[in-house]
Amino acid sequence: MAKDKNVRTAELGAEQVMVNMAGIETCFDRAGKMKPCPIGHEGACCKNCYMGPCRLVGKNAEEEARGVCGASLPVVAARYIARMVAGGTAAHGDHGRDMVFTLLAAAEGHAKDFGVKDVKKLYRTADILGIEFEGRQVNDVAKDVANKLIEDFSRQKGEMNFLKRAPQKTQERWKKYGIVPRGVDRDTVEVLDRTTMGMDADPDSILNAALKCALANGWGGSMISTDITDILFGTPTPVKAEASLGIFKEDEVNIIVHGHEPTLAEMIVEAVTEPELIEYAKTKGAKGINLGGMCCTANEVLMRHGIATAGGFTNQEPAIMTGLVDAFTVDVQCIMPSIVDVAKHFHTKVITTSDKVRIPGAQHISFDEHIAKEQARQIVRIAIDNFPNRTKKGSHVTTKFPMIGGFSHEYIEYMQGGTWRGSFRPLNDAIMAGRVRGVVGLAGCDNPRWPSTGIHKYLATELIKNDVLIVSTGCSSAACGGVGYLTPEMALENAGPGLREVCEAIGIPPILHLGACVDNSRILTIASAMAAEGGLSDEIGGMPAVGIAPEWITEKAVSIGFYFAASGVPVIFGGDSPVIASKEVNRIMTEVWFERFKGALHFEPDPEKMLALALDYIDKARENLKLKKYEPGKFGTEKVLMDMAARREIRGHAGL
Ligand code: SF4
Ligand code: MSK
Repeated sequence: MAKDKNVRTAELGAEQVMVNMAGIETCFDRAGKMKPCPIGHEGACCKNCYMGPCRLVGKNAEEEARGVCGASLPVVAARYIARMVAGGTAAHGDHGRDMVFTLLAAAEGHAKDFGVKDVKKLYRTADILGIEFEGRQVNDVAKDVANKLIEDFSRQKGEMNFLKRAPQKTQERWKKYGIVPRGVDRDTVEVLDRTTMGMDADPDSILNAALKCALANGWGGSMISTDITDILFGTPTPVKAEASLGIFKEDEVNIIVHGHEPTLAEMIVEAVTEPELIEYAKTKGAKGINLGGMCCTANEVLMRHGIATAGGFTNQEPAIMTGLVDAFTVDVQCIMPSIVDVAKHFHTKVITTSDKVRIPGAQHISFDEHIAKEQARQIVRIAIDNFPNRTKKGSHVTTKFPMIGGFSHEYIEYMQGGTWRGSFRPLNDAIMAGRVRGVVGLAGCDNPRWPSTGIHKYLATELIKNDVLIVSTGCSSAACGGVGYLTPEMALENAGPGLREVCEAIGIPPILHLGACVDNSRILTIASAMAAEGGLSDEIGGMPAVGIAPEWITEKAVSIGFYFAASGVPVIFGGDSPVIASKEVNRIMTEVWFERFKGALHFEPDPEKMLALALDYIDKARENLKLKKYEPGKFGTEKVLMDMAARREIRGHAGL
């Protein structure tokens, strides 16, 4: 896949907007101007204390270079990436915490606009937590669930609640290598403590602590967030939507909800359908109110309501440059401060809503869950009042694509057998027979340092051509949706023969949109269910499955990469390793972790090599599981179940 320097993004609409509005600076311009510091780029710089910053460079730096305190290059690199994990775990952890407190407030009657929408999911969660639910008031159960999960943030000793959802053998590996997390706050603080000046000087030990912290994200903060959001707003089922910048309407009030937390956005979804507000919009000359999403708040409201997405991370500035956005509402995470600068060229009002995210120049409405609906109406009114200020400035585009989202893990199970016989058996069988070669979780951000979204597009095309089923989340879903890849027709036109057959039989696209970044936890649940179903690996490790974040940006992405690796999934990130300076750190993250957990974290800048590495992992896993050799168009019919001798051989190989 050759990099075309003249193309900024694979999303045609966004590219067109930036061409038409040349002169307004975007992240693509800044990425061009901002050359990364080569020492920081490699992870060879430490500024953890004021004897530095120390640059550990030069010949034999790996062995010989030392910071003023005596820290070696592998220590500096390990500390750097471990702190990224802590940052990512903190972000997803705080998101999960906010969701739990909303559930508690709703159950206690303090947040009247919220309530339990999915009682079945509440009961399932209560059951996992060992909370009695039969014959009890829904709100009493919800209170107990919320209080039990709040313990996962502040617990000092013991184990987090949801770890037991992992296969037994996966849990045993965590115990064996000392990475069982206690609580989100506890294990995040410990990484920051260990990596400050004069603390842990063993890169392996530092990285182990980071794995533990990351598990507190995947099986804690993120999983809690996913489950509570489903309980409060409903577990997603397939829903039609649209994607890309053509979703805006010239004759309607356009509102964007951007960020990650769905709480206020859910209220805005309701508010825009209120007849009074629609009438009010008409008094201002608009035909109606059009709501769209961006990044992961988009994924949340798309998954549950079919609200269209204007795209992922790099589309936020071009969205405003259409000149059609009357209010651009943001909550938390992945919000470029520059949106305020871009908005100055147009009439767009930027509204911040979280007290954790203030941007000078934006209007701030401090989100208060007690009056959430009223605040949502206030935001809609601001957008309506701003509609008459719209000018002809901006670049209107018509590019948009239909898409299907809403594939919760519950629905994926249901679609493979219905209410009473839902299971992962058909998927496991399809993998065993070689119809489906393996599964890839395609996730993570879109990065302006690449032809943004382009690598997602390339990998999505090639993987499904190779009969690999894709589950996607976050901005990867937006990237796939924004080029028209999230439709069942995609399977008919582009998937390999085996995957096409499976998709046609079930009526699904070959790329299943699972939701927001926190919903990567749904992939953990799916992998655990596949292990429990039998016939493949009896733990998450060893499955013909790989995670790929081809254009990752954030600390959250690194934390996700770490928790998948610790759970047994080989993970491939695009771009250079942020710790490429240290061979030892990269060896630990690949070879050592694979031996211990059957997972790994690779960094690979070449998209073709990323693809080859993913397929190689999948094929080797098939071979180790003694599954039928994958051959395009040739499927086995019988189940190739493993005998005990074969299983013992694999266990021996893994050192168990
Ligand atoms: Fe330099 Fe050590 Fe301070 Fe880092 S902690 S800046 S390596 S002296
Ligand atoms: S929003 S973390 S740019 S995926 Fe979840 Fe996208 Fe990455 Fe943010």
